[in-house]
Amino acid sequence: MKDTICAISTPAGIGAISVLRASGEQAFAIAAELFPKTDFPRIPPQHAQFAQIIDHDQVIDQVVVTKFAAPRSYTGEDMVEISCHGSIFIQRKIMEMLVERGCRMAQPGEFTQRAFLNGKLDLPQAEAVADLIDSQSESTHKLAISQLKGSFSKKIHLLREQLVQLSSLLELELDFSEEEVEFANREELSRLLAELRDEVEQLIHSFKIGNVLKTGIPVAIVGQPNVGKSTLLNAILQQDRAIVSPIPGTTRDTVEDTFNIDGTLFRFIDTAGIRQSDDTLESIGIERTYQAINQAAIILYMVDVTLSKPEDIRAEIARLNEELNLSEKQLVVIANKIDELEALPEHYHNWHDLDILFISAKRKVNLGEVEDRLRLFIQQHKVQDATLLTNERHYSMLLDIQSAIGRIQQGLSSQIPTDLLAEDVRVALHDIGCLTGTVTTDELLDNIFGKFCIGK
Ligand SMILES: Nc1nc2c(ncn2[C@@H]2O[C@H](COP(=O)(O)OP(=O)(O)OP(=O)(O)O)[C@@H](O)[C@H]2O)c(=O)[nH]1
Ligand SMILES: [Mg+2]
Repeated sequence: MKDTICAISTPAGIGAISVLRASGEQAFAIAAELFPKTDFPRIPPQHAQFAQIIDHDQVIDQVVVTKFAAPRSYTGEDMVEISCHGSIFIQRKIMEMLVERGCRMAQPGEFTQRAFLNGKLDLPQAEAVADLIDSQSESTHKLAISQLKGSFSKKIHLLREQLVQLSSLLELELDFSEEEVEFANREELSRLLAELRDEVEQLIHSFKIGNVLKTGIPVAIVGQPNVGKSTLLNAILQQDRAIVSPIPGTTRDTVEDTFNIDGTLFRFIDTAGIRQSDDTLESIGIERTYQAINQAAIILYMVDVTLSKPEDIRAEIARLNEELNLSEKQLVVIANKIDELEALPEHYHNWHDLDILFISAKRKVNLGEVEDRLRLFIQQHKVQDATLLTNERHYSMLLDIQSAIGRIQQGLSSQIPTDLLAEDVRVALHDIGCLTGTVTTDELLDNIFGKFCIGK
């Protein structure tokens, strides 16, 4: 018999209301003891009732207790949820009473782990619960919700089931190996593998964007010293995050912070101005600028409109293009300090192809245009509605699955013996099973659920 677990599910500390949960076979019996004046067994399942918690004739609190009968509960077991007043004393007292009557304090994520073990969620869905609790912006929240609905694992699971069938036919062939029969249709197998591989590769590809959404789409602000990069960072973040000074070479180390635009998190990275420098520290800083450019999805390349000639800008962009693979990144050229000019220098009018944004970071002129570019990026990359992968574990499992499928495909095309083919299929099935949770080990489960909050 599984023991009955309990935990405080709301954050530690004082609040208006706290929620405590108990789950397991004894949950109803134990709860009944907490409410001697309530006919607990007669509360209908999936109903809430106002009740008094009483310990040795002393009223501890007036609470709302909700009864969830198995299997219609979060964990799939009998569950009781108590919404009590949020005093620390009351929370502790009720926990003590639960433990004295036979509950065990839950481990982090143990409720969700039970939900998984009882088949209420598959593993990626359970992991999505942790992501949902962690989500800090609208877009990460959307991702977690779509994963919670089982968006990607359902499809993979279906494909796995078809592969299981073919695999059993292969195994059957092994039993009849003397007779050289083919039960498993090789064409069907390769069609299935192609479909599976397609699905897997799409997900692998989506990890780049999915992961970036979670940590913030990286935007590097780069350019020569003193053009106003740090001023722009501060203006976007609306706080004095980086030091600004008229001395060229002020920013040495990269400075970064996140900012939410229309529900999507961006991570802005202010960098050291790029120039030839004999100063060791500055050179290290410039090295980091290049690292930031490499990481970035968007590069805001900034120039000082009062100083730079368009031919220099063009040369500089060409150089960046050569050194870095800019084709994969969005480049936005920003000419700063327009407040110092009465009118734009004549030559800028001939540079439409560079698509320059003219701003004043210091006077906060045209900053909206910079944000519009970032919004455009979100639209162009359709980061809103695609199924995106955000979880490291899923990503690394998918890479394993990809190579396992590759091996089977290779084996098929070089017509390797059935026993070797069957072995490769077994490996692929195992890997897919680890992804969806059909195959699990204690270590894997501990790893996943250990990262949860207590009470979830
Ligand atoms: N007039 C004017 N001055 C600006 C503008 N933006 C920045 N500055 C000034 O330009 C100088 C340099 O600004 P920073 O933001 O420190 O420039 P930076 O590009 O970060 O410089 P480094 O860190 O040295 O590479 C400061 O004196 C700012 O006040 C602007 O839009 N207009
Ligand atoms: Mg700076």
